[in-house]
Amino acid sequence: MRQYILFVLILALATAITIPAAAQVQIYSNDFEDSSPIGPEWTLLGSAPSTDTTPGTSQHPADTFLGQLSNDTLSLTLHNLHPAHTTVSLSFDLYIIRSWDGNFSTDERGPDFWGIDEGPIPTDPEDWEFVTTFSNWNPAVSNDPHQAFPDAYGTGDYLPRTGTIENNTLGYQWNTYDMDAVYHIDVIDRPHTGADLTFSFGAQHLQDLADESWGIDNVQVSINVPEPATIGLLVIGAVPLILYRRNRR
Ligand SMILES: [Ca+2]
Ligand SMILES: [Ca+2]
Ligand SMILES: [Ca+2]
Repeated sequence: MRQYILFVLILALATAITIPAAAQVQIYSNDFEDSSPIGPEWTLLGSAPSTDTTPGTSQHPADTFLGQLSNDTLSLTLHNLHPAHTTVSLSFDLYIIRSWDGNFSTDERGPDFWGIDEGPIPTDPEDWEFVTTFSNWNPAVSNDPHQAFPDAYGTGDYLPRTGTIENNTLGYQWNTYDMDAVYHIDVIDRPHTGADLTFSFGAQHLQDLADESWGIDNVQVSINVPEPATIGLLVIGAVPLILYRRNRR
């Protein structure tokens, strides 16, 4: 009788925790420092991607990143994704350097578009899956240009630098102003099942590289893998059943 109760208890426990589970498995990371150079997974339309190192400040010492980029389209392509997965997540730091003008549209200085797309990026930013703008001006100055981020261009109208994790820490200057910003971007749990994956990043309508540029750093990609928890726990649940039957003999 005791064994029977034990069996029922363990079976009940096994049943209770056979809820489908999933695990995040990191499949790629790159901080572009010496030990992790740009690999063939990175492509830049029109030229080879390269790294640059920030001038650095006491808050954020010199840091190597993929950039500086201008009106470029950059792609990250990963092959042979395994094990089988249901979603993919991407995170990275976006460096916005010098005099970005956000939604400003009075003359050719803006808007300054930045976007992301799964797959190759279309030429026209209006066709990008997500397109926004950034303004590196002073949020305390009332008529400095606003930005669309963290929303999409066309709907977002926020103070300059909304959503930054760092301001003027990279060490870049425009004119006599310290002018850079860091954003941490998370793309969480996008449905994805195939073996190949491409994310593209791009900017359009920026002024010269010395005026406005961007780069990315600390890239991480992970996939969400369903765990065979049910099978494992049913095996655990079967053990006391076998013991119980043996004991009855
Ligand atoms: Ca770095
Ligand atoms: Ca500008
Ligand atoms: Ca501009």
